[in-house]
Amino acid sequence: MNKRRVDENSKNEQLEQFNEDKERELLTTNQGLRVDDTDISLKAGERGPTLLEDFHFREKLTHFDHERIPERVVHARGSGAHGYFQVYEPLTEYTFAKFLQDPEKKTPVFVRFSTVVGFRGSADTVRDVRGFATKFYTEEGNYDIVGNNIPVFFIQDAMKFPDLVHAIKPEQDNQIPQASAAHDTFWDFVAQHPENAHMIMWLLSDRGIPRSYRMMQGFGVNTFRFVNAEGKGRFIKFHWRPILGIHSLVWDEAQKLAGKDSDFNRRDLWEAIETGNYPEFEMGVQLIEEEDELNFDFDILDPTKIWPEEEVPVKWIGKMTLNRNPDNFFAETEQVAFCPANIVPGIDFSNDPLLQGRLFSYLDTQLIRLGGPNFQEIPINRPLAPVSNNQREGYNRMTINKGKGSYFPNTVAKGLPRPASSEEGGYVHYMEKVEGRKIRARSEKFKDFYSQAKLFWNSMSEPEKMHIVKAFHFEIGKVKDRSIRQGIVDMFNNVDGDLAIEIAKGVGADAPKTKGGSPVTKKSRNVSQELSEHTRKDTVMTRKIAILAATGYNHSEVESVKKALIDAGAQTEIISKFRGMLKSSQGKEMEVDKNYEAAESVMYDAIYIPGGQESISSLKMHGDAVHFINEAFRHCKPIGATGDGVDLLASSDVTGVEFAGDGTDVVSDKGIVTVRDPMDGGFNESFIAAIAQHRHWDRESKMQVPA
Ligand code: HDD
Repeated sequence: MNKRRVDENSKNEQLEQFNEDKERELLTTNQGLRVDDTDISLKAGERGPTLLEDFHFREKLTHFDHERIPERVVHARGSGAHGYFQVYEPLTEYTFAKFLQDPEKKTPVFVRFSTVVGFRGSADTVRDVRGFATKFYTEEGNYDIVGNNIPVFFIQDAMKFPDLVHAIKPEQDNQIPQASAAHDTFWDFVAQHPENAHMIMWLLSDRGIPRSYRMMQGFGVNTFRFVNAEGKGRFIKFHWRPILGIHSLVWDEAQKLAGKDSDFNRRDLWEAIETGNYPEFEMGVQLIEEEDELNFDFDILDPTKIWPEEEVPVKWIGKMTLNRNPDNFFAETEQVAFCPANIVPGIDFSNDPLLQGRLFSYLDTQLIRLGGPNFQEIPINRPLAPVSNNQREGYNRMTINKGKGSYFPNTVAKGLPRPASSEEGGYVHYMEKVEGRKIRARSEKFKDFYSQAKLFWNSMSEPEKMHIVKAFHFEIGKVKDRSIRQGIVDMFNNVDGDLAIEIAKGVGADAPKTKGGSPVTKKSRNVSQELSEHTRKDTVMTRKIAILAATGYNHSEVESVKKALIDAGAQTEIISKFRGMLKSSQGKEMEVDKNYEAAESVMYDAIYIPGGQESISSLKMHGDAVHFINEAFRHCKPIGATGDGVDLLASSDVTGVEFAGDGTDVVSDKGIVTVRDPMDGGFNESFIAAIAQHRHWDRESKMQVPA
C-alpha cells in the first residue's frame, strides 16, 4: 500500500509545494493577465464615474472584501511554530502508536499557543488560560493534542461550554471588557458553578500570566487511553514541561505590557526561533491501570481534577523542539484546524464527559470557520499519510479524484478504497464494555468540588498565595453587583476560610459568617510538590537584560558583564537616551539598541548599570532611567550595578541596600548585586545566579515602590 515514510522534513517539503516563493513577476490578475495600472480605476473621462468594465479594479476589491474569515470562537489570538517530536525510548509496553516507538524518528509537528478569551487582535499578556495545541504529522495520520497550560478545566460536562464562554467573553450589550474575566457575567457564572473552584485557583495564580510561551507547561487535560499491541488499555493524561522552567510575569507588569507591547508573547516566540533559541518541551504521561480506575478518591474521568503526581508519577517520554517560524500567518497559524478527535492507532478516548463533547465541537466549528468540509486540504492541515476515501465535492475542493467510482463496495475501481484490517493499520476503537441507563447525571465523586482547590492553595508558596489574593481583589473588585462579590467569597470559603476572609477584605463583601474550608481527602496529599511554580533556577538562557548607559560609561565593565551574560545564553540590549553610537569614558564606543521611548523595563528580565561618572551623573537626572530601575525593582527583577553604577541605585527608590560609597555597601536584597570595584571577582557569577532566580519575591512584602 501507498505508505509514506515520515521524517523531520516531510511536512516542510509538503508545504513547499504550495509556497508562492518564485521570483516576483510582473503584476497580473488572478487569471494571469498582465495589467498596466493598479493605482487608478478606469473612468468615463478624467472626472467621470468608474466603469464596471474595470475587471482589475473589481477583482482587486472583491478579493480584499472577502479577506476575513471568522475568528475562532475561543482561542482567537494565537501564535504558531513548526518543529519535531522525538520519543526517548520505545513505548511498546503501553501503546502501539507508531510515532512513539522509535527514538530515531523525528515526527513533524505544528504547535499553536493561544489565549482563550480575547479577540484576534487582543493583547498577549492578559490574565487567561493559554492554549497549547500540537498537531503531530505521523505516518498513520494527523494526531492532535489540544491542550492548555492549566491541567484542569472550568466545567465537567461539554454541555456547559457555551454558557461558560458566553459568561467569560465580553458582555453582550456593550462588548466590555476585552480579553478579561474581570466582569459581572463571568463571576456570576462562577458563583453558581462550584465545579469552577479548582480551575479558578489556577487561573488567578501566576500560571495565568506566563512570562513566555516557552516557559509554560502544557496539559492534555482530559483523560485518554494508551492501548498496546496486545489490546491492553491504560488511562493516561498528557503533560508538557518547558526545558527553560516555568516562569510568570507579575500582574502590574502584565497589564503594562498589554499596552507597551501587546505582542509580547508572540514576539518572544518568534524572536527565539529566529535567533536559533529553539523552544523545547518534554512530553510526559501519567498512567493508570484499568483495574485501578475506581481506586482514587477523585474520579479519573473528571476534567476538573488532577492526578496528584505523588500518587501517579509522570513518565517523561520524549521531547519536542520548535525550530521554524511559519512563512505566512494566515495560511498556517490562522488556518490550522486542531481536533481532539484526530487520533492514531494505539491511542484512544475515555468517557470523560468534557472530552466526549469536544470530539464533536472542533470539526463542527471548523466547517464554518474554514468554509466547508474540505479544510483538511489546506496545506497546514494536510496529513503526511496518504488520504484515500470516497468523500467528494463541497466548497473549495482541490483534489481531482480520477476514475468513475466514489462509493464502496465497488467493482469499477478494484474495490478500492476499502477499509483496512487492524494489521494494515485500520483504527479499531477500544472495546470498552459499557452498560447503563440513559440518564442526565454525573458520578458522586464529580461532586467533590473543593478538595483539589484546597490542595492547590495549600501547595502554593507565600508569594504565590499573595498573588492569588490580589488577583481576586482585581477580578472581583471589578464586579459591580455586590451579591455576586459576596457569592464568590462564600464559594471560596468552601475552599479555605482564610482565603475567603482575605478576598472579602479587598472587595467590599462580608467575611464568611463561619470560617470554612475543605479537607484534602488524603493525608499524603495535604500538599503536592508539583503544583507550585517550581522553576528551574539554574539557567539564564534567552533572558533579556537591559544595560542602562549614557555618554561616559565605563566600556570595559560593559564588555566584561555583557560577555559573561551572552556566554551564559542571555541576551543584552543597550538602552540610552538616543539611538546611535555612545562614547565611553575610555574613548571606545558601542551602539545603542533602544532609546527610552522604545524600551520599557517590563520588556526585560533584569537590568545592569555599568559605572562611569559622567554616565551616572546624567542618568541620575534622567527620569526615564530612574523610573526604569524603580519599576524593575517593583517587579522583583534582578538588578546589577558596577563601579559608579551603584550610585544610581542610591538615587532611585530601590531598598535593601545600605549605601556606603566607600565599597562597603551592605546589600540585604538577594536580587541586587553590586560591586564598587569591578576588578573584584565574582560579580558576573553572582549577577547571573540572581537572574536565574527569575524574580526576588521577598521584596513584595517589604516595599511599595511608586512605579
Ligand atoms: Fe477547546 C479551541 C483547548 C474544552 C470547543 N480549545 C481550542 C483550542 C485549544 C483548546 C488549545 C485552540 C486550538 C487552536 O489553536 O486552533 N478546549 C481546550 C481544552 C479544553 C477545551 C484544553 C478542556 C479540556 N473546547 C472545550 C470544550 C469545547 C471546546 C468543552 C466544546 C464542547 N475549543 C472548542 C472550539 C474551538 C476550541 C469551539 C474554537 C476554535 C476551534 O475549536 O477550532 O471548537
